[in-house]
Amino acid sequence: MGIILTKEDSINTSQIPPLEAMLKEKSALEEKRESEDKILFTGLDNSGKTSIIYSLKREISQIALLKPTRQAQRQIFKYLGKQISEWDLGGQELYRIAYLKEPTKFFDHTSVCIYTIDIQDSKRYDEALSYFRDVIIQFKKLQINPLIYVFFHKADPEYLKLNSVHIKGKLIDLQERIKKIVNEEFNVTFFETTIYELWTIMSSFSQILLQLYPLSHLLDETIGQFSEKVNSNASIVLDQNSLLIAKYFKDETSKRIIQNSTPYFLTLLDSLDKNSGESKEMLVNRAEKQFFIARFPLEKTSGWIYLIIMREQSESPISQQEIDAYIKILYSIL
Ligand SMILES: Nc1nc2c(ncn2[C@@H]2O[C@H](COP(=O)(O)OP(=O)(O)O)[C@@H](O)[C@H]2O)c(=O)[nH]1
Ligand SMILES: [Mg+2]
Repeated sequence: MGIILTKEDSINTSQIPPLEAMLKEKSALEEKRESEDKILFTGLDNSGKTSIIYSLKREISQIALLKPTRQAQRQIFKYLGKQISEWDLGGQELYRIAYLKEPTKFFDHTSVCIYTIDIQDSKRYDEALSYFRDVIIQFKKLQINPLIYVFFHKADPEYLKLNSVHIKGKLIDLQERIKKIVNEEFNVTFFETTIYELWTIMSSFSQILLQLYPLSHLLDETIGQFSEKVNSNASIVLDQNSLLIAKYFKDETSKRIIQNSTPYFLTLLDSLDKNSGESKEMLVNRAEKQFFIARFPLEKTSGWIYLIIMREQSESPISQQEIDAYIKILYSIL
């Protein structure tokens, strides 16, 4: 997935395409998905939902100012126009009262359902599948067709290592039973996640977002939110062939300035560190503007990405933590 990069290490500034040319049309899929608005985390109590949401929220809040959602009974947060909420299953009494009585309240407008299963708790597998079946029945009743993602959660590295003989078979068995329940009427995808390896959660979530939004939209939204968070006037991400990956401009003037200065900065950064394989950064102050230029390795392709952020000089420099958080999210999308 992502952008194809070559091994070439130099920037040919004449190849930078006009920024407008990179704007892509909204896809029909996106229009459809925008009319639905919920990402619902559900599954048995203790399966790890709150922990997953908490880690997502913490990562995302470093690049975006999250708006609290108001309408939902159980408010979690809103990201990219989606309300992300949690609903516990399990405990027959409570479940019957609160939930089966008013399915629409919890399930309507669900575009994504993430069903978490604690894979370490095999005693509750049957219960987990039984509630999963109930959830699917509710979706059918409501005549909605959300994308279903099953998180085989608590797939801790240590646990997988100690149980390598049995766990593979158990997960395959679970997959088969789940597929039988959805009976090809829903699109279901499986992920193994653990809070002990945060990237398992971040990359699963990014893949889910990529089903909801085209890549270009996701990248632009993400850099837009990051730019607003750090008070940037303009920000761009390029690959090593100067292909524009993501962009944000506060106004036309900012766009023109960053567009005109980018080739210069890239050449400067590369000529200073031609043969170094590490990340590089520089801060340039010029004409009341503050430019942060950085180069990061893109591991999957052994290529580079460049990040350029333009802000007012009066702003205090961006913290390393904020940069790292954005780069991490970028990595998980690309
Ligand atoms: N081993 C392990 N424990 C986890 C993981 N995620 C959550 N937990 C623990 O599982 C318990 C229940 O988590 P919680 O998020 O409250 O589950 P919820 O009831 O589904 O919201 C807590 O003690 C968490 O610390 C994980 O990936 N691995
Ligand atoms: Mg919870």
